Amino acid sequence: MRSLAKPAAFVLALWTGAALADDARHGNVPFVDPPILPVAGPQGSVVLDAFTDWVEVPGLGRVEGASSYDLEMAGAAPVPQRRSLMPRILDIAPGTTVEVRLRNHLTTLEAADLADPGKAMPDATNIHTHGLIVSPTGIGFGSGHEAPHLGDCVYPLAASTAHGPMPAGMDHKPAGGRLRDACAETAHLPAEMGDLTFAGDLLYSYAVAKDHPSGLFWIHPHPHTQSEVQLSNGLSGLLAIGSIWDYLAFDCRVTASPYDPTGACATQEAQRRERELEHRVEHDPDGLAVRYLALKDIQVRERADSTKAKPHFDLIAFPHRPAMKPAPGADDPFGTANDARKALCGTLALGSDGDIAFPAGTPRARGVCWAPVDPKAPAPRSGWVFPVSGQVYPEIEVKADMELWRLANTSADVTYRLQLVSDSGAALSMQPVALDGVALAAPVAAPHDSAHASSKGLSTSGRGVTEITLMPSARTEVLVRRCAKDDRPATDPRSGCLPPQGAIHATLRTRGVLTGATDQDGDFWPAIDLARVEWGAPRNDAQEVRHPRVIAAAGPAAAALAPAAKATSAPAVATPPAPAPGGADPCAGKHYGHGPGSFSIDGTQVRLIRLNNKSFGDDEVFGIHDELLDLRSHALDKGHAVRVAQLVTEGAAQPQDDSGKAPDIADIELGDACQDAAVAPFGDTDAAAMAAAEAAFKAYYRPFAMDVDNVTTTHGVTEYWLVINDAPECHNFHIHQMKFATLDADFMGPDTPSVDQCAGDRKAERPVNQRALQDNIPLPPKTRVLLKIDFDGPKLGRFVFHCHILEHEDKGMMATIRVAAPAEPAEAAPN
Ligand SMILES: [Cu+2]
Repeated sequence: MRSLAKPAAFVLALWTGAALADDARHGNVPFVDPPILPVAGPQGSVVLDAFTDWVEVPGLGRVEGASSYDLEMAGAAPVPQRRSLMPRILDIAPGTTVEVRLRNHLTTLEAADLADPGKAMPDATNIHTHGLIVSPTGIGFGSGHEAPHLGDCVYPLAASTAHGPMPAGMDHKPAGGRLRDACAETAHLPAEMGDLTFAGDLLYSYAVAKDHPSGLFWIHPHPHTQSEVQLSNGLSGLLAIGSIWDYLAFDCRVTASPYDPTGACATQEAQRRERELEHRVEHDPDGLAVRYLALKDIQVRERADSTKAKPHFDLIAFPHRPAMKPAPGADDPFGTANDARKALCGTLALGSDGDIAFPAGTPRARGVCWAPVDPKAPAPRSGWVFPVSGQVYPEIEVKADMELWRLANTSADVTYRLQLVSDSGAALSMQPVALDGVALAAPVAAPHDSAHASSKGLSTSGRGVTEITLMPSARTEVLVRRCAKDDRPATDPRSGCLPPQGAIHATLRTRGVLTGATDQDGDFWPAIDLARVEWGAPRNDAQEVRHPRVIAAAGPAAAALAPAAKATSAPAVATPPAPAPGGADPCAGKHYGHGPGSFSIDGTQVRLIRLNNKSFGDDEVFGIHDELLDLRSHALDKGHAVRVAQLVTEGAAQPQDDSGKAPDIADIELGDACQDAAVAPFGDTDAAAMAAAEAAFKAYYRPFAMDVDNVTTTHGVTEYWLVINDAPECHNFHIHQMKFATLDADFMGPDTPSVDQCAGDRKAERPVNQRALQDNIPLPPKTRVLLKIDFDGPKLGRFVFHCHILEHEDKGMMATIRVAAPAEPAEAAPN
């Protein structure tokens, strides 16, 4: 891959003193690609500094008090902090073990906060490598180590060094032996994260396997209850694994693995030609450019000393989330501040066309929506800023005939619905290459697929998209290119290409999103023009340009996900749970998250995971329910019990029942008195009834508790998870340490007016594609998905799954999973 790293000084020189462009047809500043730090080879060590200071935001001005990361090779000569919100990109070659030393210099807390003994974790932070298939376990405190050596473990925290020594009793470093590894399968954690806070650096070690999928991943803080806070104040970076040529090819694969479904180059001459084409396009300035477009949002208030020549702002810092909820009826400064953030730019409205917009007459927001100015107090202005890779409304000048845009949503809470709209108003077509870091594979074709899929609102045809929905933490990579001879016409939105001739002037924008089933639920995210995009006339004759095609993800994981074969052995069947005994407590006799299940594609057991949130007065409760569910005890259509295999949408893996109709996850009857009690309506005026309702809700949808084991399973097994969003708003399911395949999706629940709100283009690619792996899946209101999850490889230990809207995660929509080694060592396969 061509390195696009540029010295950071170049960024500042371009920006400093530049006046903002007022013309909508131009961006504020030329877009500059963020710096890339490559790490290859058996080992590499880097230092990640988390700091709070001023940052220069090209296209906006200087912002005081933002948090950001600096990233350097360990042992390198110290360089001045780059002081920008540009994401640092760590580019890791497969087969490399990377050690990351996290240094914490965050100072986002007010002095008053530090004096409050209730603040257990003053600015403490940690990191999570989102989407990487790496171990959660480390080696804890080995002898002679000055800091705990961790895997991808989200429980331990590094205290900030900026506040001086930690308060007495909070420095556990000398006694570190009490917790050798917080993510080991045998770990038992304390209830309070403050008890896992360490003075000094944290050392993380990630062994990125040689067969790790190539793609785009990211890195962000994950301190429970403060993740939203720290991301909103600026922290996040990007991770790239491998080469783009692992999922693009012109004719064949030069380095195909035995698992590669697309086929290797047949001859050495074919290999040579393929490599020559890759080389040519990589080294031709008019060939292929790779851009990292990280989407993020911050909020700022203009300072009194701000001038047009030197714009100057303070970050509107996201306040530290208090450890305790306020008493009923008491002031809730955090909740008030949280609500104010979402309303900073005024009230949005849902139009009849489904678009979210500011009231008529509000000027189009170019990178920033400014709060409605109070006529009595025009200054200071406050703004909600939506930078693209740390730059506000930049101008992307496309020089190559083709660019690969690596888009990542690194906001804490915002959902984006991206469109590339030409000045003539046409939504331009882009070609998706990868979702959530892994190459798109061609769906497995089956004669009845398209009819079945379309009945569920899914589309299986077409390779181009005109809209890309990114819920928090999602990534999509798209080719943006001119049409070639054999393409569909550029006017076809499915073409995946741009008109072959002439200049193109366009805007990359987010349309605005309502994440609720109605405008009374969920959140409104604003419509913002994010960047200008300008193409000159094609450099080469577009008709002659050769474009790479998208090829499938390769590797053992992909092979393991080949469609399930016919039943070859007797189904493994678990005993259905005993019926609940009668009595006042509808949950009596119910078992939650108990033990490893017994799963097989021909079996009848799935793990039921239900997400829900509900308000009880001022108290918003978020939680997750989990249990083992036997399909035989939950009637499907016509009362037929089914096996897991019959629920799989995809072609060959979908046996039909006697009537010829394929059973569907939407048909699973989930009646449950305990769940009924959890969601029963209550009177707003009756405090006792509300308290009882809240208790019932929490008993079923349990908010996160670090010291509780929710799911327990055994290393080496494959589980089938039926994940359900019971809420009237969008959630985004994410699980650590692994990727999953989506076997079926029901996105057409009765209360789901528009799947596009949070599933967007993803519904077209994923649910009927077993070979595609992902680490997130958007869950529109009242929808269900069936996932296949392999607990193999490095996934031994204790980690989490959660909603990746970080407000929801911090409020409790997260659960633990313990993956333990089998009781008996597995016997070697007979020869
Ligand atoms: Cu959520």
